[in-house]
Amino acid sequence: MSQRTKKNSDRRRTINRGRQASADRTMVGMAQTHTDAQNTNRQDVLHHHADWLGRTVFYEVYPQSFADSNADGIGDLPGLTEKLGYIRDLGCTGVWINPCFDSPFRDAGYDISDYLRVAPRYGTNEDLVRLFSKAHDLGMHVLLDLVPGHTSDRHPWFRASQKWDPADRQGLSDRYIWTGSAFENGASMPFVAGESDRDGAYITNFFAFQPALNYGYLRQDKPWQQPVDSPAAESTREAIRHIMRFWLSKGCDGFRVDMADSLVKNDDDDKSGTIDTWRRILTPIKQEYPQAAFVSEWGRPWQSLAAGFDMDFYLDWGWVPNGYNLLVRRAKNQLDRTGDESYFTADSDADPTAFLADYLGQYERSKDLGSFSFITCNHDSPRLAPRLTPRELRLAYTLLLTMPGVPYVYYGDEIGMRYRNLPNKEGGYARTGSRTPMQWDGSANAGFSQAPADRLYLPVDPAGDAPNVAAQKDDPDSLLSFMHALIALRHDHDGPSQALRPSADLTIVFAHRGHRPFVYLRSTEQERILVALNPGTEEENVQTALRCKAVTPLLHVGQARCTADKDGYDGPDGYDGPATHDTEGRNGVRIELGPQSMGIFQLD
Ligand SMILES: [Ca+2]
Repeated sequence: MSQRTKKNSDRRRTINRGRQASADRTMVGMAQTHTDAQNTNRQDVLHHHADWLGRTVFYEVYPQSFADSNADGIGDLPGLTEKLGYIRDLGCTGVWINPCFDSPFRDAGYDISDYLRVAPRYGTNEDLVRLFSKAHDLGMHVLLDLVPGHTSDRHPWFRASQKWDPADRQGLSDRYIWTGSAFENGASMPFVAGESDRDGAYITNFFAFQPALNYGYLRQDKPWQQPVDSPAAESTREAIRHIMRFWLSKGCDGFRVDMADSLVKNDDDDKSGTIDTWRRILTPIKQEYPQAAFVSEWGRPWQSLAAGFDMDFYLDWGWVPNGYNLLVRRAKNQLDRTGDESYFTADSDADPTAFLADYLGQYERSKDLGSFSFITCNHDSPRLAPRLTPRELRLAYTLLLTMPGVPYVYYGDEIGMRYRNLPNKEGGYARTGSRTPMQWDGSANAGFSQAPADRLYLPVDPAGDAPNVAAQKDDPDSLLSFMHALIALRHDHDGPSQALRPSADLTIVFAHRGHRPFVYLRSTEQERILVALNPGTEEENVQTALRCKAVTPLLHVGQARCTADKDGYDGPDGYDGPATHDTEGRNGVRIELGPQSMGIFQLD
């Protein structure tokens, strides 16, 4: 090869290298584009919500206490199936059933020994499939309760992982988290030692008999702590996907997920390990079942919704206290009004600004991702009655069912069932008093069961004036009739462009320190609905900057009037917290609220 030819050859190689580099860049570019598309796709899948969710009000059923079909004293699935019509008539088209799977019931079924089998006391898998089918016939959807963080210590997975010889553990050595020896503690996690042949202590999630499943550690300080991307952690995630697919394929419409924030240990404050884990679990499931819905017990919606959940609960956190607690549960004793500082307690003097200071930031951070869901109560919290009166409950329910998000009604709250001071049942402790049998009518056992009273799962409320469905059903002034009207009103306005759909805008119209009323606007471009509340014992007048041509009253409690008033006004208006509001003038809509009143108005 001559010098010249070599030079040309080098140049060609250079050119070719250049072409190759260019081609590589193109390929890299394409690969990146492809990955971006995959990511976008993944995000779309994760943050896609089931079509039916926007028009759903959920009803939580504690299965052992709802309806007993075979007179053994314990509620069951055939009993619930028979009562679906009642739930549908109330306006609730979603049902969340607390765990109904095989269990030793030391934590009321949150200690599962077989995820794929209905506990015999509730019926059979076929009964559950029949329940799905009947619900779908009625236009309803059913969420099961998924407990992914731990199992019962009787679960076959745990039994296998407890064995001394690794060869006997059926490949489940690392399904749970075991320390290096029975004498090595849990390194800041709760643990149990000395219960197994295996030479290790196991990490627990809640009670001692609830060993934590292994989703890995974000930060590993010990040799036995495995990373989130370890094969063992992926094996656990796949086991959970298997459970979800099993029930979704049988007609289940989604899951409420217990302690959803607890999966990854040594997680950071942002829960990045647990969020990553949920994305890995939910992405394929949501791809396969785009009409399934998922709600987390997490309580930090900017995290849980980013992880792929459609909804997160605004839980009762009394130790903070959070906004939900400030609204309805700011009391030292849940049976006694002494010193009750809840906003909805008539004589509390509380204003809505502390609630808003907690709520609005969380709402703003999460509203584009899904629902921050209000609850009337749940199986872990004391019921609001009898501490709150029926009148106070009406006002509280008005807020809970007209704020943004998909709301949840706890069984019996629609008739004002009362929290009771009861001894522990199946690990319920202070929660037991919120789990008593549903009160259907005035017959024996309040119509819950044909069993002798002493065989009931929990005693029926013996009070002579204990509320029941039959007594309230035909009384237009009953709490049940009010709840029926409130949910019907919501459904009249929860269509795709309507103001009470979960994602419609929220604007704070009036909330002031030292002032009892709370007024807010729900709106879309097509519709505006104003909700005005006065939980206090004095008459209140609120002048707002809202403009409208006509006011249509939709529902009220007590005296509530709303007019497009032009008179001058000297009192406070707007909201002195962080929300934005219309500040143009003060001579707009005027609201007059009698003691303990509320009004819902459509503004045109
Ligand atoms: Ca039964």
